Amino acid sequence: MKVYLDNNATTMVDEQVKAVMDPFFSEKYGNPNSLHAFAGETHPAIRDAMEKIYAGIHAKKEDSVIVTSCATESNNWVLKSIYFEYILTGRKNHIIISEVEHPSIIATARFIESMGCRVTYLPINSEGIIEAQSVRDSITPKTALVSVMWANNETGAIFPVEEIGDICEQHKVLFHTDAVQAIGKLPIDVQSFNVDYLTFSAHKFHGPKGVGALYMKKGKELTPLFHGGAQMGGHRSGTLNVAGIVGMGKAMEQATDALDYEMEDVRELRDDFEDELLKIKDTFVVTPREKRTGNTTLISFRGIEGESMLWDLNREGIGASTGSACASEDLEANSVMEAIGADEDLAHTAIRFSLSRYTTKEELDHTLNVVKKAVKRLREISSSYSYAPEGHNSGLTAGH
Ligand code: C6P
Repeated sequence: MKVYLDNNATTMVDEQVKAVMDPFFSEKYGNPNSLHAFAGETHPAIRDAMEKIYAGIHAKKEDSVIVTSCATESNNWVLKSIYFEYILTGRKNHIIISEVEHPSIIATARFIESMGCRVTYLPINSEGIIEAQSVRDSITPKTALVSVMWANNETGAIFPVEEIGDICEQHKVLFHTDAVQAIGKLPIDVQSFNVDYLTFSAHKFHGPKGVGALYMKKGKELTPLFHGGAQMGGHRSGTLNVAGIVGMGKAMEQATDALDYEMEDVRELRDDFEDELLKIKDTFVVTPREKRTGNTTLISFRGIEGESMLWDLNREGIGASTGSACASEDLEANSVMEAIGADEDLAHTAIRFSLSRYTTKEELDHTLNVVKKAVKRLREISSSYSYAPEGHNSGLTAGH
C-alpha cells in the first residue's frame, strides 16, 4: 500500500484540474497577449479562472490578484518591494515577521536586513503560536510591514491574523499574510478583516506546481519584482502560464466546495489517527488541536531521530516528513520545535503527517501499524531513549 501523508509539502493534482488544463498545452497554446485568434481562444478560460480565484478568497474586482510562479515568489515580492519603497527611501526602517515563517520569508528578511532594514523576529509561545500582543509591542513609528503566516506549515498552528490585521490598521502599518497552508483548510475572506497582501500557491490545494498568486488590496500595489512586458497589468511581467492559471482557478473552486469536508471529515480522520499515535508512550504534540488546521499533526517520538522514522515509513510505502520539505536535506532540528525551546534531542524527533481530502482511514490504519513497529524497533536501538529519565518531557505538553 502506498500512503501519501506529506500534503503540506505538495498535493496530488486533482483529475478535474488536470482535465481543464489539458487543452492549453497543445490545442489552445496561443500567447494570450498576441493579437490573433490563437490568443483569443485562451481568454475565456483565463477570465473564468481569475473569477474563481477572486471568489475563492472574496477579493473585490478593484483589488489585484497577480499570478506568480509560486508562493516563494509572492513572498519575495512583498518584502523586497517594501524594502525598495520604504526602507531604501528612508521613509521607514523596520519590518516584523515571526521566527517560524517559511524560509521564503525568513531568508528574504535576512537579505533585506543585510542591506540595512531592521527586522523583528517574533517568538512563538509554548503552543507554537504567535501572540498578537507581541506584534503590538514591536511596532514603532518606523515600521513599514508586518508579515505573519496564517497557518504554520510544520504544526498547522493557526495564527491570530484577524487580530494582527486590526493592530496593523490602528498603527497604519501594512499587513501581509502567507496563506499557503490556509487555503482549502480554513475559510478565507479578505473582506472580513484588515489584510493588504496575501500569498498562496496552487500546488498546496490540488492544483499544479509552478503557479501561485499575490492578492493586493486596492491602492496597495507594489513595485514589480519582474519588470518587462505589460502582462498582469504591468505588475508581473512574463508570458502568462495559461494552463497553470486555468488549473489554479479550478483547484480554488474545488477547494472552496470541499472546505466543509476538509474542516470536518479530514479533521476527524486526523484526530482519530492522532489519538492512536498519542497512545504510544513518550509521544508529544505541541499545538492544541482546536488551534490547528484539521489536516496536520507534528508529533515527536522521544528517542527516535525523525529521519530514522521516515526511513522506516518510506520502506513501507508511506511518505511523511520531518518538517518543511525545503529544509529536509539539512538534517537540522525541526525549526518550530527549536523555537518553542524543546531540548535538542526532542527537536530532532518530530514527524509531520499532513492529510488531504483524498486520505482514507485504511491508509491511516496501515500507517499506524507501521509507526508502532518502527517505534519499537528504533527505541530498542536508541541509546538516548534508554538513558532518558522516565516521564522527562522537556517542558512540552504531552497529548494535546
Ligand atoms: N512549504 C513544506 O513542506 P512554493 O513552493 O514556493 O509555492 O511554497 C513555499 C511555501 C511558502 N509558505 C508556506 C507557509 C509554505 O508551506 C510553503 C511550502 C512546503 O512545508 C515546502 S518547503
